[in-house]
Amino acid sequence: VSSEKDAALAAASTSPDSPTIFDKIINKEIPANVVYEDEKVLAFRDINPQAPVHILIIPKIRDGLSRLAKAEERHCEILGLLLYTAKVIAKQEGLEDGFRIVINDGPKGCQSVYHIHVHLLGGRQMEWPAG
Ligand code: IU
Repeated sequence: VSSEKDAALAAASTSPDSPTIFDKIINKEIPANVVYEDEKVLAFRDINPQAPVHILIIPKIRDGLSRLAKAEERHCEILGLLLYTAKVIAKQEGLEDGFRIVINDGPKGCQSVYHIHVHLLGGRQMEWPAG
């Protein structure tokens, strides 16, 4: 029974329409190390950094964009803004020699939080191909 319960809980936490931990960060219900904020976008340091600089850039309003695979034409503006903001923050963080942008999508893309986010990674030599 407990494994069924665990599976149900796991499914609920990754359901595309349920609120995520990022809503709590946006609403300041839980603290985050915010590096950039405007009316549409919030950026904060990843709690489990994979590089000396690891920042997540997210839309304040999810608007159905739980993952990139859900993108529709109306999302083009916010998608562009997320990438542009990543570039602004990269400059702010002194990443003149380069950086990496990642969007994980779905189970095979290793997505764990279903509120679209752009990872900005930098401050070390990246490798290719990504794992
Ligand atoms: P992913 O692309 O969905 O796997 O990325 C989610 C990221 O959110 C991951 O790198 C986590 O370390 C990060 N994160 C966070 O910064 N703060 C949190 O409270 C939680 C996850 I939960």
